[in-house]
Amino acid sequence: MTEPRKRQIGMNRFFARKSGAAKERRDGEAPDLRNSDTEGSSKDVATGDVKNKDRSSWFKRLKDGLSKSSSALGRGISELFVKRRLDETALQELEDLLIRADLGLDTALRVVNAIGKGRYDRKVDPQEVRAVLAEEVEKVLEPVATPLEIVSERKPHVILVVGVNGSGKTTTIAKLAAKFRADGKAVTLAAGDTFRAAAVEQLRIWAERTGAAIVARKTGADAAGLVFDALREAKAAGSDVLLIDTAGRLQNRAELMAELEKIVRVIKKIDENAPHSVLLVLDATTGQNALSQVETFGQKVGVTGLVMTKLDGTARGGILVAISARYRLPVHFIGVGESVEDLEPFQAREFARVIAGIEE
Ligand SMILES: Nc1nc2c(ncn2[C@@H]2O[C@H](COP(=O)(O)OP(=O)(O)O)[C@@H](O)[C@H]2O)c(=O)[nH]1
Ligand SMILES: [Mg+2]
Repeated sequence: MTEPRKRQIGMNRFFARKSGAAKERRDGEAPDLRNSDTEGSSKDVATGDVKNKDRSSWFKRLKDGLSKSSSALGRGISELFVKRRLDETALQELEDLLIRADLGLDTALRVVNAIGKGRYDRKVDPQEVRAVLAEEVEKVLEPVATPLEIVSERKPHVILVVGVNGSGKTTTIAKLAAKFRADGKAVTLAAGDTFRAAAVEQLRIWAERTGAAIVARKTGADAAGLVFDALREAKAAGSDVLLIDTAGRLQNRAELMAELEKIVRVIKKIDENAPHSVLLVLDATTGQNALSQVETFGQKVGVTGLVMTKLDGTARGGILVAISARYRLPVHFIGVGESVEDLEPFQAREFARVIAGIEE
């Protein structure tokens, strides 16, 4: 088979970058705060369950959201394999296409190998290629698609949310708060991004809407000090979950990491096992750069799981596959829009089929 060739991954892409095509905004809508009967289970899974009847509408949103990624791949595959016998050149072109779709070299080669097997010199149907692509992508994603487990006895289960500026941390916290509240959990939010007044305000509004408690200080306050107080207050109040927002931009990356490490240290003064979850929020539109974010945050603050946002309106959804293949970190949730219902537990098969452009 073809040897893995070195090439400049991520360069020379022909897919559109972020479209900026704003989806319909449903921000004003209050989240659904139904209580569900989760009593008795000490280990809850934050499925934030959309009920079955909502599942199809979620699938449609996922499909719409990922349409740029899937149509770029789908179209590319159709063009490659229409009226053509499978040969070395076709496989090479497929490999290039998959790499341009940000799937990563490992996965691209897996797919190319799988397609090549037993099909040389015969005509292959684009639909067959898409099916193999979906299958191989699912194999990569299956082991990482893991629900976020909240252990009720922890009171609170401490979730530190990290990521670069604008990746979607505060929005994701709001969405998670709404899900936990809908599960009947008591939630406290810590407004740890003390650099931007707007970030605190944003969180305050969401606390109000979801019925979560919030601990906030004025702009410029020491973030670690605030987090310390928030954990104490969440404990005193008997909260099930403490969600900690953090700043994504400081003067430089070293300073940002030092601040996060300090936050982790003060948390451990109160509870040496906390934070129980460290969620890294990644913006899908940043493409290959997300890989280095996983690396840096992982080394410094011990990321336990990922959330990928903004999978709507980007042709770069494939990056989640590359990240999964390389780091094998749990992927808990994906975001495909700005409103509160646009965050869902990550499901390998669903994502793989959508990205491969397979119609349900
Ligand atoms: N289209 C889209 N926008 C999102 C998504 N998640 C967050 N955003 C938007 O991205 C911007 C930055 O989000 P924010 O939560 O403030 O990022 P933070 O700086 O990491 O806290 C906001 O305009 C959000 O509405 C998503 O899944 N899809
Ligand atoms: Mg923020």
